[in-house]
Amino acid sequence: IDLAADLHRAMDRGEIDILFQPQVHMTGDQASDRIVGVEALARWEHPRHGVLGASTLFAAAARAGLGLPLSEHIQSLALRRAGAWGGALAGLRVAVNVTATDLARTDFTEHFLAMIARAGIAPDRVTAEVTESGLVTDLPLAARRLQQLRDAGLRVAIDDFGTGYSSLAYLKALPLDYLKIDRSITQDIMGGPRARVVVSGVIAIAAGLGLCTIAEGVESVAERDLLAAEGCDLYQGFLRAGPVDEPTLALLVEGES
Ligand code: G
Ligand code: G
Ligand code: NA
Ligand code: MN
Repeated sequence: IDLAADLHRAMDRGEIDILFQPQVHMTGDQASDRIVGVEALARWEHPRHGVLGASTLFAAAARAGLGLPLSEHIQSLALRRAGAWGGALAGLRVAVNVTATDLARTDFTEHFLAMIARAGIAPDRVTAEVTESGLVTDLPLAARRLQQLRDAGLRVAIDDFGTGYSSLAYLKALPLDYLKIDRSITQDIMGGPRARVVVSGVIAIAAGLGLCTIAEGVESVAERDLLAAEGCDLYQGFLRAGPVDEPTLALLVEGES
């Protein structure tokens, strides 16, 4: 099947949908943990192939040379949705994924900030999640651009930490606010002392650099408790919720108070 051929039409016809996965602030005990933000995650509701996840979507986009327009389409959609939130959702932060390719375009900063302005969302509610899955070839340039976003009020996260190309080099070079511990690391932590040493080491490095930590893929109370004990600040994962639509998100947040 050639998904790439369908992709232009998909963007035009609104087949690309955004789901939001809660990001939960950890407190002394699970009962008082609170949703403080969300990560926007794309889905493609393909008329014949059903719902396709972001990896399939971006693989198809790359084959079609549509990586940039797709990324922009998703960011813009997510930011406009979040910009319109009221009630229980009004104060939530929204994190959008930014790829190495996005960062490399010459007009990245102006373009991204203009998108935020058009979306009508306050820049200080927005986080740019820079994924490690693409290689940043010019780190000093990426650093300047990310700092421009921070100067405009945004926060910056390094995504999937522990799996990418050059995690420690990124940490040294990039101006960051959050470090996201990859799901593969989180899912090891109940497995024994060695994995736990890795997690506590990552959290210590983040703390030393003044970064907030977000653990991805938290599925059990035991994992949540261990991460909280190690000093992790936030988590994402099925323990609280997977990626959900906006009505479901509102119910989750309202259910907390
Ligand atoms: O949701 P799913 O399991 O399909 O996500 C697979 C991967 O795709 C994840 O690593 C996620 O961070 C990434 N991803 C999800 N949405 C986006 C997006 O809008 N842009 C980019 N670049 N990556 C995304
Ligand atoms: O690579 P990234 O971590 O950005 O992937 C996001 C994807 O991970 C989403 O598609 C989401 O469905 C999935 N995901 C989110 N939370 C969990 C979790 O707790 N466990 C597992 N296995 N997958 C999760
Ligand atoms: Na992400
Ligand atoms: Mn991730």
